[in-house]
Amino acid sequence: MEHFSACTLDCPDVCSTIVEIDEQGNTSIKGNPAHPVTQGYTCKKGKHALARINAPDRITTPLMRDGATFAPVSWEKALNAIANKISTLRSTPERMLHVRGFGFHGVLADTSRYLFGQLEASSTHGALCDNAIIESCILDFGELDQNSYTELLNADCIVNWGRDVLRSSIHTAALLKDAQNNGCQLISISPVSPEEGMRIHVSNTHIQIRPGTDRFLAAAIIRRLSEAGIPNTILNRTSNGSEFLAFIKKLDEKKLLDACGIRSEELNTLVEIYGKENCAVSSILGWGLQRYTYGGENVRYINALSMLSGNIGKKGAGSYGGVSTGRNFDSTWRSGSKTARKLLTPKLADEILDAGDIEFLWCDGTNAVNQTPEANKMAKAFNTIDMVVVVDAFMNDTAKRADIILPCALIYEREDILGSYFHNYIQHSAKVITPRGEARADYDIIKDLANRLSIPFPERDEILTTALNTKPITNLTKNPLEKIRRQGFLPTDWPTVAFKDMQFKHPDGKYRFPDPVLHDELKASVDFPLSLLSLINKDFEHSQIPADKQQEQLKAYVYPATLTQSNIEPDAQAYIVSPIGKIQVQVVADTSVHPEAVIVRRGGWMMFNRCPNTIIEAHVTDIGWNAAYYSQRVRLEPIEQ
Ligand SMILES: Nc1nc2c(c(=O)[nH]1)N[C@H]1C(S)=C(S)[C@@H](COP(=O)(O)OP(=O)(O)OC[C@H]3O[C@@H](n4cnc5c(=O)[nH]c(N)nc54)[C@H](O)[C@@H]3O)O[C@H]1N2
Ligand SMILES: Nc1nc2c(c(=O)[nH]1)N[C@H]1C(S)=C(S)[C@@H](COP(=O)(O)OP(=O)(O)OC[C@H]3O[C@@H](n4cnc5c(=O)[nH]c(N)nc54)[C@H](O)[C@@H]3O)O[C@H]1N2
Ligand SMILES: [Mo]
Repeated sequence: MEHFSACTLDCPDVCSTIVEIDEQGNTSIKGNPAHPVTQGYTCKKGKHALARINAPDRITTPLMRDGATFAPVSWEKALNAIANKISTLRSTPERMLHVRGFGFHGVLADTSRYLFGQLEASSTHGALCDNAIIESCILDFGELDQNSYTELLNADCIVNWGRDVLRSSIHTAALLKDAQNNGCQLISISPVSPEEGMRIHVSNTHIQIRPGTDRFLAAAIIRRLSEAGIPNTILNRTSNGSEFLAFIKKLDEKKLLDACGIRSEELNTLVEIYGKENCAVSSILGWGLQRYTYGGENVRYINALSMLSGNIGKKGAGSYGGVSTGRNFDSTWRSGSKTARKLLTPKLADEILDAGDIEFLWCDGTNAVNQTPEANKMAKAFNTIDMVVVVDAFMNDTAKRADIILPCALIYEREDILGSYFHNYIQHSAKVITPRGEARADYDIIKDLANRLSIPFPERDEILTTALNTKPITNLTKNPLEKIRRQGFLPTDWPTVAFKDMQFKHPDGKYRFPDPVLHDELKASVDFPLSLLSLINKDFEHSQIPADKQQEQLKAYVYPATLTQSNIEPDAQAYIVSPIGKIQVQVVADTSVHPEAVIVRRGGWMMFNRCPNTIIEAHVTDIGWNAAYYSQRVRLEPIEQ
C-alpha cells in the first residue's frame, strides 16, 4: 500500500514522499514522482527517517530523572508534574522559558508556541540558522521574496555564492545541472574549491574566497560596473542609490581584492558576467556566507550587485535568498500569544545564566545544548534550571540534561502541513505509521498539557483549515485540506518573477542599499590565525546522527601547507584550539580547503567528543541576531604521540 506524505526536516527541498508498506509490514520511502521539485527521489537524510523510527535506542516512554539516570513513568505522572510546576509559575511567567528549534517543520509543530504564548512565558529571539539573510533581504527589498526556482532554468549565468547544493539541497543541485546542460554558465564562490575530496559545487568556474569576505568582492564588482555607468532606470528605483555609489566609487580596488583574497582575473570574469547586456544572472545566496560577524553585510552587498547590474525584477535573474516557509499559511489561530521577555538565541547560555531566575524550561525540536554556541556553558545553564522538559526521541546532549523527557512521535507517525524556503509548493506530511511505544505527536502532548492547565485549545482540523485559508492557496484550490490530504501537495499562487516593475515593499516602493560602510572582518591574531568552518553533513540533518555513526573521531580538513606551518603531519592527532577550549581531531590534508580555514562537519555530540560548539564562542551577526559560527578563530596544535 502506498501513502503520500512529506519530509518535515529543516531543508529547502521539503520533499513530497511516498511511503510504501508491503503485506509483510516492510516500509520504504521514495520521492513522489508527481511533485515538480521532488521528481521521484529524496536524499539520504530523508530516507534515514525509517532508521530513526525503528532505532533500538529510541526513547518510547516518558522518562523522569532519578539521580544520575532516568526511570520510565506514565504520561499521567509526567504531565501532572509539569502542569503542577507551571501552575506555581503562572503569576511569574517570565520564569518559564520555551526554546523551540526546527527539528521538525509544520503548522501543528507551532502548537507549543501557542501554548507557551498563552502562558506568556519567556521565549527566544534571533536564530541559529538563516536570520541574517532573512533580515538583510527585508532591509533591501522590503520583504523576503525571490523568483520561482523554475526561473533558474532561464538564467544565462548562475553565480552560486557559497551554497553547498550537493549536500544541502540535492534538488537545487539537479536544477543547476539542468541549467548547465541548457548552456547556462555556472560559477561558484566559496572558501572550499570543488577540485578535491570536498567536492561541493556543480560549476564551470570556481572562485576561492577568504572566509567571510564576500562583501568586498561584491563591492569590487559594483565599483567596476559603476565606472561604466548605472542606468537611471535602475537608480530611480532606489532610495539611496547616489549616496551608495558615491561611497563605492571612492573604494580602492586593490584593497578590496586583498581583503577577499581574489585575483584581478577572477574579478574580470565576474565583472564581465554581471556587466554583460542582455545577460540574465541569478545569484544564489548561501547560508554559509551569512554565518559571520558581518554576514548581513555580505548578503546586502550581493543583493546590491544584483540590483545595480539590472538583475532584479527580471526573468532568469534575481537574488535567491529564500522565502518564508510560513508565507502560505494563516497563523491567526495562534494570535493573542504574548511573551514575558525574549532571550537571545545565539547567546542563550549567557542569557539563561544572567537572567538567573528561569525555573522551568520546555525544549522541543532542538538539540539546543549541542547546537548553540558555547555548548559547555549551555550544559551548565541547563543545570541551573529547576525543571527542564525535553520533547525528543533520542538521548542526545540536550535530553541528557532534562528532568523529564517526553517521547515525541516522529515523521510519518504524525500529521502536519508545511511549506518550503526554496519552492512554492505546500506539502502534507501524513501519518502513515502508528507512533512507536508510548510516543505521541507534539500536538497531542501540548493539547493534553493545555487541558490540565484549563487553557482552551483549538482542534487539529480547525488549525489546519484556518492555516490553509490564504489567497495563494484558495486562489487555486477549493477545499484545500481535503485535497492536500488526498494528493500530498498543492501549488500556490505566486508570480514567477519577484519585484516585477521594480516595486519594493518599502513605504516609498523603492530599493534600499546598505549604509555606505564596509566593515573589516574580525582580525585573525597570531594565536588564533584560522577560521573554523563547521559545515553540514551530507547524510544527516545537523545533530540527528545515530550513535553508531559517531564512534569515529572527528576529522578536520586543512590545507597541506597550513598543516606544515602548524607542525602537524597529515592524518595525525591534533587539537583545534579556540579561546574557550579545545577539541581533539584527526587532521586530513586537503588542497581544496582555503589555507586560512579549518573545516569540520557539524552535528556530532558532546558525549562523543565530536561537537564543534564546545569551542565556538557566541558571536552574533550584524543583522538578524544570528549565530556567527564561522567567525570563530582557532589554531591547530600538534599532540605529541
Ligand atoms: N544533508 C543536509 N542537508 C541540509 C542540512 C543538514 O544538516 N544536512 N541542513 C539544512 C539547513 S537547516 C540549512 S541552514 C542548510 C545549510 O546549507 P549550506 O549553507 O549549504 O551549508 P553550510 O555547510 O552551512 O554552508 C555551506 C557552504 O558555505 C560555504 N562558505 C562558508 N563560508 C563562506 C564564505 O565566507 N563565503 C562563501 N561564498 N561561501 C562560504 C562553504 O564552503 C560551504 O560550501 O542546509 C539544509 N540542508
Ligand atoms: N557549529 C555550528 N552549529 C550550528 C550551525 C553551524 O553552522 N555551526 N548551524 C545551525 C543551523 S543552520 C541550524 S538550523 C541549527 C539546528 O539545530 P537544531 O534545531 O537543534 O537541529 P537538530 O540538531 O536537527 O535537532 C533537532 C531535534 O529535533 C528532534 N525532532 C525531530 N522530530 C521531532 C518531532 O516531531 N518533535 C520533537 N519534539 N522533536 C523532534 C530531533 O530528534 C533532534 O534532536 O543548528 C545550528 N548549529
Ligand atoms: Mo539551518
